[in-house]
Amino acid sequence: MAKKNENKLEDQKSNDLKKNTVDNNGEFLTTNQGLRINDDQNSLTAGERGPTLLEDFHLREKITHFDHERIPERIVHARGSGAHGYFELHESLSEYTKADFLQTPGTRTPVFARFSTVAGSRGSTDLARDVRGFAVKFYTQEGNYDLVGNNMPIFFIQDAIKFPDLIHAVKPEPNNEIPQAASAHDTFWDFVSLTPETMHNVMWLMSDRAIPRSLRMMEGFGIHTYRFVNKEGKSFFVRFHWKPVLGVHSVLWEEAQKISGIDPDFHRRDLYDSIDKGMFAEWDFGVQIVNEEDEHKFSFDLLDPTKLIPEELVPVKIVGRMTLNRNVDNFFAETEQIAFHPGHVVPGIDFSNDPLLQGRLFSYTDTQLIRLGGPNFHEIPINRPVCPFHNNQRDGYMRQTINPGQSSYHPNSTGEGFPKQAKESEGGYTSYHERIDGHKIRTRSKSFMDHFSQPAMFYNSLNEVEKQHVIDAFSFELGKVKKAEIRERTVGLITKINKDLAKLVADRLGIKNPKPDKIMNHSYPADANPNDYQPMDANPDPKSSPAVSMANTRKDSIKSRMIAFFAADGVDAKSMENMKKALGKQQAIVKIVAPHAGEIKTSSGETVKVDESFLTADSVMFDAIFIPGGKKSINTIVGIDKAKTYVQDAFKHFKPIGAVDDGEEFLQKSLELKSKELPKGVLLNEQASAFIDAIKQHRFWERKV
Ligand code: HDD
Repeated sequence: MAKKNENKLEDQKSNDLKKNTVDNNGEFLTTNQGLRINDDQNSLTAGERGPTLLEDFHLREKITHFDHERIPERIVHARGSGAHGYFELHESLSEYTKADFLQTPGTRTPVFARFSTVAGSRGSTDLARDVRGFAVKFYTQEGNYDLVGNNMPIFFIQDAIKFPDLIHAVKPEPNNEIPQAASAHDTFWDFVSLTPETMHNVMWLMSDRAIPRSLRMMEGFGIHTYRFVNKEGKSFFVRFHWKPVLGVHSVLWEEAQKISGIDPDFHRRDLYDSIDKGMFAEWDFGVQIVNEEDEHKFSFDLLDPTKLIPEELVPVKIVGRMTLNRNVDNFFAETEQIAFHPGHVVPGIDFSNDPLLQGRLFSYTDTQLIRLGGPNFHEIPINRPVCPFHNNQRDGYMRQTINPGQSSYHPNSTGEGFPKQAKESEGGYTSYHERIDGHKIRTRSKSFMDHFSQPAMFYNSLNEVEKQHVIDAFSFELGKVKKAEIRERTVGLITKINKDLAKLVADRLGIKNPKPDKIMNHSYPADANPNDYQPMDANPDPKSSPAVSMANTRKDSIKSRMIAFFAADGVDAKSMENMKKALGKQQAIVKIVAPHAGEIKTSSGETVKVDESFLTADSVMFDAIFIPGGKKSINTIVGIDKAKTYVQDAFKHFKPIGAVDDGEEFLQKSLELKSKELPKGVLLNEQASAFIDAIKQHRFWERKV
């Protein structure tokens, strides 16, 4: 069986990692030199109560290694969670690209994906309002290909030279290192208010996209326009998409805040647990392809990373699927040490002149040199390609490879000319022969000056609930800003996107008459005429793009959704088991929440294991609540205040709530339902199928709360 696996492409990386996997099971404790340790409890001392001796090599080695355990965290995207899996191509892209892994349907390529928040430190909460990183390393037969994207299709800035400014502004303020993992503070909004190009990404950041329900329920985007190049040398522009099979879903801001306290590892745990249970995380992979000759047919510039290509103009062609099916064995060795780089490409994939992308191509290797301690980070197991690699790069800290022979240069005769260059026909990478003709200048193209049309399109595309959440988010974030002029300037910018939105936010902030700042773009060169840098008025084309609204996502699965069952001694075994079975068939996860940990007894005397007590869990951890019957059980639960607030919160957060038989009494007492007509998504004595359909909806936004 193991032999068969070794031949499968998709297992190549995991087999490679096995070479470095050391299992301690059944082994003696030794030093790093292999010497068996006799006493790991006591230092070597001079006498029972005497000083510790310098001679104690075991103590010295153990403490020294411990002292050096930490490496610098990533300057951005420090907090992340990752998993292994594979990418399977379903439809050939050979018409557009010669990339080997995109040629033959059915080809499986091993991948490692890492998801992250941007601003917070390694130990910060998963549920911060933030962009999420979505980075995938494809271990292809032609070398590693990294698609290093985010869960939003656009970025804050147009030129990489502004990246340090953006990140300094959003990170904790330098004088007091406050706040952690939050954009709701003066420096971030100061930068935004002076840099109108940020507004499109800011709109997405204020939407529910910034607080996903699960890493498995968010989209991924390559953002930049890249190039495909086919075998004939013809090039196409391409944007990359990941679409989650479970749909795109979020939590509410109030939930996000609570989860951050109750379980800051919420997303990490969700990814780990679901893969552990065999419910693999899946995304469809899609491309938007634009012919070279159509480069200028859009109302925005394809090279501008603050713009998306509306899916209604260029549909996303789904060509494959990524399945993450294996958790890491060691978080540090794999998730922490993985090194991504948008410049890791394979033949058939090339860059556009997007100035943000071009700057990124420098930054990523540079950062790994400091983060991973030297130039040999490509030899770390998780970073090694599955295909062989040979070159004349040598030495450096922690070199692992032993290159025999006299020759470490090219051309050489001492090594018979090897390693030799590969012709294009042998898989040698050649850059696309794009014609470039221009002056050496520092300027921003006029075609990059439309900063408000797409934010306006985004807002127009949201439904009323989504819009309300954007208003609430702006009000919260700007409400945290201390300097009035920053708040006013930002609201001024919002007026350029949508006057109603600006007015609603202004009202919440006590701003009387929101006006755009006279000179709105403050990021222009010293010698420039500021007028040349003024943004254009919004003129969205198209007016709206239904594809950006999460309300239009697919809602056809409850796989891996967490359902709380409220139960105490005497719970009706039949109604509990029936629902549990029906949900289990759909691969939802049922958790028994009871007044105490341990076990409870059902009405028919069976013992049921309790998963959580009302003390250890909270409504925000679950997607839906179900209350089975059983008089005795209900009598107990009715007396527990936390159980009542649990249901009230679920109700307020628009979640499905189901009850049968005596469960109705508890629901009535908790929710004080007055009218005969039940609120949307509250189900009494309904079939399991109705409850399942309700969970598929995710939330009942139309419910009056
Ligand atoms: Fe970046 C990490 C995504 C612009 C410089 N970036 C990093 C990661 C993601 C992104 C997902 C984490 C990778 C991982 O999981 O290890 N970055 C983006 C996207 C961008 C972007 C989608 C714009 C479209 N980044 C960007 C710019 C620069 C950087 C303009 C610098 C000029 N990014 C870095 C970095 C990081 C990084 C400093 C930190 C850790 C690392 O690279 O490995 O080099």
